[in-house]
Amino acid sequence: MDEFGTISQLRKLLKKQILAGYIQPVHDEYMSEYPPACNRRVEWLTGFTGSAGTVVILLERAAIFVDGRYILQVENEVDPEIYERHNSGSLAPDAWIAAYANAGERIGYDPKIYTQSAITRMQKILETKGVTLVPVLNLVDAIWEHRPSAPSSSVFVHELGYSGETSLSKRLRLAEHLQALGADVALITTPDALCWLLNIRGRDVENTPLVLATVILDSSGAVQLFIKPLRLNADVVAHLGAAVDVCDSGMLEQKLAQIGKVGKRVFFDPNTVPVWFTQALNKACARLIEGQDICLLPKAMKNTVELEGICSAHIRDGMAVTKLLHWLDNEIYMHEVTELDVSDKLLLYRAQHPMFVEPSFPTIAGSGPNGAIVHYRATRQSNRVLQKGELFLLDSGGQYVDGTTDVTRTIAIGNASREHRDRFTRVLKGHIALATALFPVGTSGSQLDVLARQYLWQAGLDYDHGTGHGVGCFLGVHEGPQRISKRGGDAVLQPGMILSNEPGYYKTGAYGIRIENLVAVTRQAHGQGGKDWLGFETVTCAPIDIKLVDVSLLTQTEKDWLNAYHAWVVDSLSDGLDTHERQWLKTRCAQIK
Ligand SMILES: [Mn+2]
Repeated sequence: MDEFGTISQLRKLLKKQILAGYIQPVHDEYMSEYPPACNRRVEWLTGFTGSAGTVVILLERAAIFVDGRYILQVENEVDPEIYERHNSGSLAPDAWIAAYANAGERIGYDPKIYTQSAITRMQKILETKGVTLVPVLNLVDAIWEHRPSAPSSSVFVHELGYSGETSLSKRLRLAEHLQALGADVALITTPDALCWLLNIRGRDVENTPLVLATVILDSSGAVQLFIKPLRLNADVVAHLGAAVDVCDSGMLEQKLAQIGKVGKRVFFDPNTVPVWFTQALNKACARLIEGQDICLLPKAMKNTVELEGICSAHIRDGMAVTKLLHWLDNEIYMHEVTELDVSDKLLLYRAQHPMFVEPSFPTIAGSGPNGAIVHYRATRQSNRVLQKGELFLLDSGGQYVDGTTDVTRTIAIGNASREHRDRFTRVLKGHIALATALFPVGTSGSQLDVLARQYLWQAGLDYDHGTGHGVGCFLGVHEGPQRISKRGGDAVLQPGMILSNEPGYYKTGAYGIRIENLVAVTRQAHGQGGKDWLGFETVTCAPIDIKLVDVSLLTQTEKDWLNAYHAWVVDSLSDGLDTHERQWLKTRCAQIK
């Protein structure tokens, strides 16, 4: 069926349901970053493959809205004959609807996908035009023939040796918290939260070991897990124990009605729980209490067992990255090497370790001008040969059963120009300033962001992305509530949180530079009067290209940091490398003066 056919079918449904339009976001009912095929509705409808955006279909016109990262991509992927293509930064979907819809008209949305916060925000704008948002069954699903089936991977246990705390202990901790909040139950609808809570993992989506399911946690610590029971083998059932009641997903609506009927007080996060849940609970007269997802903070603060696992995973991962860089340094002088060659080879090196599961996100291997595209993903069309005199940016990560990694290295192919070295060194100075920052308890990531940008700012330069994001433990490579960015509203940094430290610099059409290590927030002996101080410990273990460093721009302290880092890299990796690799690493990690 051609796309005109699809959209006219959708419009028939609109007329049938007396709707003036329908709104469909890229994200799915689990708010996943990488939704399974059956939930990639925008891609099926429009061809757009980016990770964020919204489609609006009105009776006479249709449009797709994406943020600045995806403007070029949406222009390549989406037919302008059918969809207007807009930057959501300058024109939001609700404002566009308000411009074209008439008073009294109704716009449909899927309440299983949108959160209460999102609907409230959009409704406010639409109200000014007398337009109402109404919950409907998903209209894309209604016309999607041969829609792939829902993922149903086998659930497996995340062993205590990796999680460091039993599920029961986590549930009792949260139960206490729920009691303090005056709640009887909590809705947990984000898959990474329930995987953390129950110490289980699955392979329902790519790049993150998630189980797509739903949990209702009782203030006694007991749990109802809504999932196809066949997905749990005997080991998992035994692991979950008697306090976890496994219910078929089809029972969810009925259970919510029961909760409402007996007048339970239900805790939920309006920013993550789909509005369908609260609509069902409201119908049943439950009492609702709003707040931040109760798993978010405890999941972000890793315990010592998790931190140990994360550190081992990073040594293993650094080994794979080092082997790759060594291979590349030889290969480049013998054969043509393309971006895709590098990402394929890197996957092979990672996969050599039995604890490696899969990449934690699609590898970004950008040579020359491709490196300047922040969310670049090499395709057969865009694939470039690495060329002498150019920079090559490699951002990749792995899911290991004991930790998740995310590392970026920028290397000079052949000789680097003076400009390359100047920009790289400014990025490096910012990276070091953040890595060595000491800050009092109570500091949030946004307060530290400027440390990483200062040397670029001094030269009138900047980068248009955050400096750091939270990272899970054998879970999402992006997790909250911690982050380091110019935008405020982020969480206070706490010991055990993992963040990325990834300043960069991009020159459109020419090159991209980024240096990314993951760091753990740790307590520091510092300051007077017994005040608590925190700092970072770098866990990523891979060489930084000293060919790109302009030593004259570094202070002695910065040189000391780089030398100590490289000494640690050599020390940690040498045992796992062959003679050639080890010799190469030693040269690449030579002390600078
Ligand atoms: Mn990252």
